[in-house]
Amino acid sequence: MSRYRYPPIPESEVTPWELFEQRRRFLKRGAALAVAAAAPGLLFTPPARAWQATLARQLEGELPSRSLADGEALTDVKDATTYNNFYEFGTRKSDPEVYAHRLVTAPWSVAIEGEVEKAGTFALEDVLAGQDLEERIYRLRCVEAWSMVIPWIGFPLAELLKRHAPTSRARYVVFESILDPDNLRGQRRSIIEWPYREALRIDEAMHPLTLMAVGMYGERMPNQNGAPIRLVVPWKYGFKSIKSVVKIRLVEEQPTTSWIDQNPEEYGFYANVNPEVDHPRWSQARERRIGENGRRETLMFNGYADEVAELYAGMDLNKHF
Ligand SMILES: Nc1nc2c(c(=O)[nH]1)N[C@H]1C(S)=C(S)[C@@H](COP(=O)(O)O)O[C@H]1N2
Ligand SMILES: [Mo]
Repeated sequence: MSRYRYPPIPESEVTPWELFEQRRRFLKRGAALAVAAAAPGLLFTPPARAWQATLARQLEGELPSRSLADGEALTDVKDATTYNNFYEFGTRKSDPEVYAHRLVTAPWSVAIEGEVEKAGTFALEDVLAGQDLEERIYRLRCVEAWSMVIPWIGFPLAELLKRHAPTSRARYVVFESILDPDNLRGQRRSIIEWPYREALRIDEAMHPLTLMAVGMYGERMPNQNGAPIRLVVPWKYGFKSIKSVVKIRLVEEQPTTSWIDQNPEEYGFYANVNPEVDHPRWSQARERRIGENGRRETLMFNGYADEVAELYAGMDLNKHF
């Protein structure tokens, strides 16, 4: 499989981070003996690039990998990075790849607030520190009835939340994406109410399948896929998997979300993939797997029913869509 490459960087703009990345790729190609012929640039990491150095270290070597897509072929990395929904850059599938270089990802911090004992705003390097990254291959099913199979790199959201000690009143988790209309051209239009907001029930957030992803296809997260850190909830429609997260707030009452505010008839709080509950304007029984001809049957909970169905025991999924 050919690997996605970031666009070449002019020599004049090569920073310690890029040198670090180049070295990492080199090491990965099997030259592990090149024992840190430590490029001098690496000895000094400017604060703005601190998380990138942390992540580069975490990505070195082989990460544990788990396939949770029944051996279905990975989506071509080219498709996964050029056919995107990231309305902050516009509503065409091609917009994110064209404009996402404007996303400013360094420095980056995440506010963790509300019903937690350890609230605050944390530099991304501190969020990443001590997390064991792993690769997880998941199906991603968009509410628009297309799907992909993506090898994410990340760590369970539960590991992050536990560190901040949710109180007994924490029943839901709200996430917010970056707000930066100067750089995010889509935010100069009222496509939805910005910033993009999503939410989970606390047991969904703590479920071991729920990931905070910082990379895909063996590399750090491309901007168009939600750099530097995003949510991935594989049994829910893709719009729940919020990109470029800057805030996580634990709350007591069920919150609203950007999509519910936009159109409560069409979008519910749960958004579980469900072939039996149609979108008001189209069927959800089948899906188009990007890169394939024809259509596949959509699976209940996107194929993760054994793991997650019990979260919804006794709920009417026609009502709680
Ligand atoms: N902030 C933000 N997050 C977002 C979106 C968005 O427009 N903005 N789109 C969602 C939708 S509809 C989908 S299908 C997935 C797509 O993720 P991908 O582009 O990495 O495949 O991201 C989700 N996360
Ligand atoms: Mo989507």
